[in-house]
Parts: sequence; C-alpha cells; structure tokens
Amino acid sequence: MAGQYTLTMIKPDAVSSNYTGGILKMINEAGFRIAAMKYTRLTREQAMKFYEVHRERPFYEGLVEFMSSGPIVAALLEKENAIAAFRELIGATNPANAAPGTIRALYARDVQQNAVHGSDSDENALIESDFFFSRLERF
Ligand code: IDP
Ligand code: MG
Repeated sequence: MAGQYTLTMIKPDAVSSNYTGGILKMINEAGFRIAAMKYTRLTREQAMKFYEVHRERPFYEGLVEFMSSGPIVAALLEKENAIAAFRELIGATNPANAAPGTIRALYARDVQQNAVHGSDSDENALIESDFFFSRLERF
C-alpha cells in the first residue's frame, strides 16, 4: 500500500477506561494499516513538546497535565487519504459535536478528555511520527 500516514494516540482517559481494544477495532475495520505502535506514558516535558503548537492556548496547561496523567497508545496509521479519513473516523474535538458512530462520540468524556488524537496535516503527521518512532520501529 502506498497510502498517506497519520499519527494517532489513544489518550489516557480511553486507555484507563479499557477502550483501547474497541478503538483499535474501529481503526482496523475502517481500513487503516498499523505501521508502528507503542504503549507508553508521556512525561510532562514530552506532553509540552508534543502540543507546543498550542502553547498559547488557554487549555494548554490542562492538556499537558491530562496527557501526562497515565499511559497512552501511540500508533502510526497508513491508508489512502489517511489524515482526512482519520479525522472523519474520530469526529469533532468536542464529543458533544461529534457525529454519531465516530470514536469520540462513542468513547470521549469531554472536550479535553476526548479519547484520541489525529494528525491535522502531512507536515504534523511527520513531526508527530518522528516524535514517537524511530525508522526501525516502522513497518
Ligand atoms: P484536535 O485534537 O481535534 O485536533 P485541537 O484543537 O488540536 O483538537 O486541540 C488539541 C487537544 O486539546 C484536543 O484534542 C483536546 O484534548 C484539547 N482541547 C482542545 N480544545 C479544548 C478546550 O476548549 N478545552 C479543553 N481542552 C481542549
Ligand atoms: Mg489538533
């Protein structure tokens, strides 16, 4: 497959609620190929770095706190048009606005603890996949 890549995280809220299996099942059934995956926990510093594009936003501090509060699953996904297709699969940032059947509609708690991350551009997908995975960890 010579598709596009996107980077996802199953966030601490969803991991701690045992939604990892359900979310990975949706990802598989939507036709994404898993090119890399790891179970890990971000330090405060790593969460600050991952979300540094949002450092001026009022929700940044809370987001960093939340994202370093427990383990996550990070994965690199491949599919044709992966970035837009994955954003569609996960639904709107605020689950109150997420379309029925999307991952966030099914699994998110609120606008902060919203179950999953998905890259928003090719440029960020590359930055985010380099953040988590070395060349040797990608297949
Ligand atoms: P996205 O994850 O849908 O791309 P972004 O705007 O990139 O949304 O925001 C990054 C993350 O920051 C969100 O997924 C969510 O966890 C958190 N966030 C975004 N907006 C808010 C907010 O208004 N209040 C609290 N947290 C927010
Ligand atoms: Mg975003």
